[in-house]
Amino acid sequence: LGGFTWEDPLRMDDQLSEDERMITASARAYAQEKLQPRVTAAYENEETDPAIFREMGEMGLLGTTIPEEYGGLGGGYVSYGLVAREVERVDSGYRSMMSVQSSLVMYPIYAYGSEEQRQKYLPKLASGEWIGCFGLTEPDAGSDPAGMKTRAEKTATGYKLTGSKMWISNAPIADVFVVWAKSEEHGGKIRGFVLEKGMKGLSAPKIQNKASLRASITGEIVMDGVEVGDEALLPHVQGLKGPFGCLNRARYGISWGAMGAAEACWHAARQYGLDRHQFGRPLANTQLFQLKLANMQTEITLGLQASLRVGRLMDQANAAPEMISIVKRNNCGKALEIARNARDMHGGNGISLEFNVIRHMVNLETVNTYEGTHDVHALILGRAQTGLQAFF
Ligand code: TGC
Ligand code: FAD
Repeated sequence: LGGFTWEDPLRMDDQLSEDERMITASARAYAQEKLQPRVTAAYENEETDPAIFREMGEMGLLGTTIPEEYGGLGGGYVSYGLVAREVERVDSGYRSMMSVQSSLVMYPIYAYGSEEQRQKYLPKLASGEWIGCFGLTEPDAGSDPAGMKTRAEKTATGYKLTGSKMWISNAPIADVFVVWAKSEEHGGKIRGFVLEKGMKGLSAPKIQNKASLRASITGEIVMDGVEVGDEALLPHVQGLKGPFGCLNRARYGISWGAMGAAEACWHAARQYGLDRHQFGRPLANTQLFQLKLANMQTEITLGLQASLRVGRLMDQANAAPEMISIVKRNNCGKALEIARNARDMHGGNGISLEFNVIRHMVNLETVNTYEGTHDVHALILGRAQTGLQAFF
């Protein structure tokens, strides 16, 4: 029989390639050395430092799966997941910034864009010189994006876009906007467009006073008759499968990221329990405390193994969206429960930002909601096993 390491019970590390271990180590070093020291102030002051994109770009953490000829790393989905886990170990907001740029902006331009669009946007997005955002959700269309109102009208030279998007990560500081609109020219089908900061009629006001994900800026996108040329249309996709193709990648990354946040909470709770004494012994010397730690260890270990399995299948282009719903839903739900327990195990100190756990807990409320809520993924899985549509 082999040995047992409490932090890596099923020896995930043994299942990774040398390249995957290397990218984990460099993402961890960057996240711990550069992000961890500034996260509390960023969260407290609700401030996003745009320099983080350039730092991540330099470290090769943007566009992990995009081919090298466009400035990406040319890596696999397991590598992408490992990066998400390390970044979210510090803060879900930082992972959000990274995953929107990689999966929701670079991926659609790569997968659905023209060669000109790829050349124009991808290298600058990979280096972090340009910041991207992804506009699907609207004030009246969240879980049901098919209900969007944003319209693209054909003009002599391109399109005119009118509508508004809500809850858009990175929007107020974005240079590049991938937005989804119903195109009259294409029979009302949903099409993707790439807009640029400074276009007439385009604005992205910041949403203030979020209690969650405060280190990651969020905004609206207002399109008041924004005129673009034909070259702004993403030519190679139409229908909801366009945005969903991007969401598959981002949701998968979130399944790893949420486990990173959960690991941070678990490790903090364990250490706190070893250090803090009550009733003449360490808290970690009580049965209830150990039960909670065992539950955390078990759920995180299983969650990571499941994400690794889905990642391996994605690397073989053999994963189904329902698999991604399983890991996005379960890992987010478990991470939230783990963060709530870790907060409780820290007692009064648990409510202080100094101990990190409450920040993770409040962030995970967003992570459990965006990219398809916990219940929406249940309905996707319910439909897949009964054949019955229960959304409406
Ligand atoms: P439905 O009839 O199921 O499908 C419509 C068309 O889309 C195709 N499709 C998919 N294609 C690829 N991957 C998937 N996962 C797909 N799911 C569906 C489907 O085949 C069909 O294609 P076609 O060619 O037959 O037309 O659509 P529905 O309207 O019934 O959808 C229902 C539902 C609930 C599943 C869906 O709308 C949904 O997933 N809602 C959740 C919305 C969501 O996730 N929004 C995310 C916004 S972006 C975001 O939150 C970013 S946060 C990032 C960060 O900061 O980290
Ligand atoms: P709703 O759809 O109104 O849902 C409200 C509640 O009703 C939920 O509990 C939901 O599960 C439930 N519900 C909905 N439909 C059903 C049903 N049929 N049956 C049973 N229950 C149902 N979007 C983007 O496009 N780009 C971004 O970059 C982005 N970033 C975000 C960043 C943050 C900080 C946040 C909070 C959100 C972000 N979003 C983004 C939006 C996010 O994807 C949506 O909030 C999410 O999809 C849920 O939509 P909604 O908020 O409209 O909630």
